[in-house]
Amino acid sequence: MYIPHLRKAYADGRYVLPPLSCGESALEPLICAETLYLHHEKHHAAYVAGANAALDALAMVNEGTLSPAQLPLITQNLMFNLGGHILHTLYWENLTGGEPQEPGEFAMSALVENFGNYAAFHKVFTSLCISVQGSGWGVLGVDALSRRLLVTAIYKHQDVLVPGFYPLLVCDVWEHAYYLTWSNDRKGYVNAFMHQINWEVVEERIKCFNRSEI
Ligand code: MN3
Repeated sequence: MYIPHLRKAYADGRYVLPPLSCGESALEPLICAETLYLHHEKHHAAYVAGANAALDALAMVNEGTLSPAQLPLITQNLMFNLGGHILHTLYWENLTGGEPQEPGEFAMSALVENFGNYAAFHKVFTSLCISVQGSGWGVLGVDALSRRLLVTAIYKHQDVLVPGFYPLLVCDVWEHAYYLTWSNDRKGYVNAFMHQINWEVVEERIKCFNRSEI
């Protein structure tokens, strides 16, 4: 079970920053060009660099050139930066600048099965995104144990995650994601996000967890 869109985020033993598949103005009005540039080229790139630096530090511990006493800090850095890398890779891919899309038949039936109807999912997802305290993410994901779709918050890039939970649709609500475009209007940003979801991509992710593939 593997999310295809993450493959280009890792190559030859290193985490890599996938190039954006769109121009810098392509995600307006959700994200202005300056935000897209800074968010991808600076923030996301820093998480990639941080994750690789943590890998290097782990290798030094293995080789005996760095004290094992550093492990708690190194692993904390790895989880934060790797979480940032994965979530941002998913975020760019689950956005589109084209006409608003409706969930496809498969995605819609999964949402109806888990939330009752699309409106209920919309309400739960947007409410959570708007109310995440501080820096974090609103996430639609799947619990690998029950195969249930759940909406939850991830704080920073890695808190609070249960093992086996996999994100399918992610909305970055760190201030750097929207402040240059929306100022303090997170609600406006989240509502605009809902109009720019690439449901084709999200549906592909949901299909990875199709019950027939268990
Ligand atoms: Mn971000």
